[in-house]
Amino acid sequence: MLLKIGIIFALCLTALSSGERVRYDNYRVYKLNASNNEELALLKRMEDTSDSLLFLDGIHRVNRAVKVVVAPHKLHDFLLILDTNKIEYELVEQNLQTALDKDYEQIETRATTSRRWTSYQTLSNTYSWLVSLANSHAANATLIEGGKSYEKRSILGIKISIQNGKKQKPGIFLEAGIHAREWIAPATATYIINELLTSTDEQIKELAENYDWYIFPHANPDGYMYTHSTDRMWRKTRQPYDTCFGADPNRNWNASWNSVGASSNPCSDTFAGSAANSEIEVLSLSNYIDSLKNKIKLYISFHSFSQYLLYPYGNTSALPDNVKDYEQVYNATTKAIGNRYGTVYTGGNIYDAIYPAAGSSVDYAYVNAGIRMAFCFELRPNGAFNGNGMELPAEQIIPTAEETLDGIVAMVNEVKSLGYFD
Ligand code: 0X9
Ligand code: ZN
Repeated sequence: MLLKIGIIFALCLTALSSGERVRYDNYRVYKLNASNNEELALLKRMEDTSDSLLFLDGIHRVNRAVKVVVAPHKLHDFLLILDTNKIEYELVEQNLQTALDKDYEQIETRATTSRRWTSYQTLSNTYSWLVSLANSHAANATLIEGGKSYEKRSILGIKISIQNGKKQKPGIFLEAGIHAREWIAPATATYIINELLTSTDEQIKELAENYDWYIFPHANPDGYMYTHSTDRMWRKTRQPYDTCFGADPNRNWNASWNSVGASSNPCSDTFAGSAANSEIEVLSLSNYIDSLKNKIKLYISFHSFSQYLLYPYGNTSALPDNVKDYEQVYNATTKAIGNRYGTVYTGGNIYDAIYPAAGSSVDYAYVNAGIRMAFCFELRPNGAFNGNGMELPAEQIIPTAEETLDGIVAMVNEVKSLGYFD
């Protein structure tokens, strides 16, 4: 028995001490374009069957480029298949590891920093900052917890409710970082938290003063930690599933769960989980949202990349009954985003604008939580950007966050003018 414990302990130590990062030396990133349905179907089969290809975009439409990471040992056959089938491709990254090395250099490890939005933060830095912010703005901000992750980390958030005598303010819910590798999403969320509490800009003060904000920068803390410690390209949660780890927390919500655009294979990056809410992060966040029933009037989810603004549904091409309002808010928001730096957003309903994706947070908010306005931002960079899409240079955090906040100002005003906050 003792020996057995000893062996298990030794195994654990090996697992811990082998805490090296996954390397992607000589992995290439290609942009592919299927120009007819046969080519599209072939790409889908490639995605479903190959462990050596990591598709960074969902495959949905002809003539819509998708990015894919190709393992070096797969390269020869991969290119042969593309050539044989006359599928267009373009090399956008020669060696993924070079880009990842740059990413890791941009993580701020010091606890106190003046570089909060000119570098990417560790989870613990962001959490300590949230705690100190709540302390220094005790009258207007409180820490909130959207439950614990599979690895027992807190899903820490902040409620901002400026004490100005106004009662019954409409609630706005913002969730970021549900996909682990989309680092710009939590960075943008923390920038917005800071602006809401400290800005002297009239428009932002108005936003802060007239609404109750519930903001969770890290909806998937285990996954985020894992992208720092082990695998930069990790997307899912970290709950083990037999032969593989994690489910896609943006396919795990209890809204047309696993009906389309999701996988039942635990090794897939879009694995829907073993059941709706099988991921404790999703279960506890949806419970949290349910507990705010009728308070939340606007739901916002931050992802990257592609510069899309999206609204329901992800599971069907049917349009929401208030699609006219969605279009109006979409137009105002994307226009405002572009005003500052000329950043171009496109989008629409999830299913048509990008690809079918059932069980996402936005659909849950709209369908099950009765939140009539629910949007997903796919932040910078755009899809045409030559790279893997995750490696947004840290000097772009502030411009990204600024234009996104411009968009949110316009969004809130438009949603207000349509009467959703009454
Ligand atoms: O596939 C997804 O979950 C999202 N795209 S991503 O590249 N960030 O993975 C899009 C799904 C629509 N977004 C939300 N419903 N939040
Ligand atoms: Zn995402």
